[in-house]
Amino acid sequence: MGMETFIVRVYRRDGSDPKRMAGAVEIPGVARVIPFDSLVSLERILSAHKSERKAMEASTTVEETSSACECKRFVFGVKLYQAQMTPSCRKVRMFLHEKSLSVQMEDATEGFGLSTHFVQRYPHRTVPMLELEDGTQIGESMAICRYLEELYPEPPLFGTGPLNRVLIDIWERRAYLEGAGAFEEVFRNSHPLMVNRGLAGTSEPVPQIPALVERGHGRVRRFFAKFEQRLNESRYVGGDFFSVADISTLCAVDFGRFVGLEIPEHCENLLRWYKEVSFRSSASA
Ligand SMILES: N[C@@H](CCC(=O)N[C@@H](CS)C(=O)NCC(=O)O)C(=O)O
Repeated sequence: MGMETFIVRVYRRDGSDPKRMAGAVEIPGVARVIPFDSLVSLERILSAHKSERKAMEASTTVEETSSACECKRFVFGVKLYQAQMTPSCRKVRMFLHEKSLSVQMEDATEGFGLSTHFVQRYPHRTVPMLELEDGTQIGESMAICRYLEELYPEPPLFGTGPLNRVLIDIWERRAYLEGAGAFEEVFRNSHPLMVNRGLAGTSEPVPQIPALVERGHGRVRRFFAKFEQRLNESRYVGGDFFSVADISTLCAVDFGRFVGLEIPEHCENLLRWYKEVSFRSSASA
């Protein structure tokens, strides 16, 4: 299956763009330290030493002065096709960040839609999509996260123990179907950029239906009420610990804010939770 992990130590200035990550890689058995100026060039260097990969543990140090240090595991040989502004892609980026994982990413967009190159490659026509070295394509944000959880179980984001796992599953699905689904219904059926794009995943024109905007607002109201109640009982969405259910909920709520649908002021618990999880560094992913 060809996926291996390299421990990469990244030093970068606070606030600098992670995509511009630069450093130097130390390969066991290779005398010199090889500089790189992006994840792509790091991957190229590691590729060139393919035969030694089994024994290799790569560590990097950056030449520039830095005030922040992060340890990241660079997942070699996979590529995440994604779009920066979409909630489903943000879920995967947040998940990677929480796991301190780094993968090569490719922008799958062109203008306001998906690129021809991407849709020819991936007929399901949705992002995110994780492509493995052998060409296997993993679609669906939660499937991607589960796959990564299996390979990199620490820290556990899908829970531990049968009941905790099942609660996270239940609340993650509710966040996605009742939260993100509701905001999407409003957005796709009202936004000018979504004309004839009522549904994702198809090249056929799907007209907007104004009645769905109204229905969507009702769904949004019920979603806020349900999650307010849940967060009155529980610190995090899935239970006592931060999990993928929080990631899904945060991405849904922020998508709602983008559409102009804010958490109502009376939802004190939801607002308390929102403040806490938005403060995590993964929230900027
Ligand atoms: N259930 C899928 C949803 C994927 C999805 O709908 N992605 C949107 C972005 S959030 C997309 O690809 N839209 C492309 C389009 O509108 O053409 C997942 O969680 O990955």
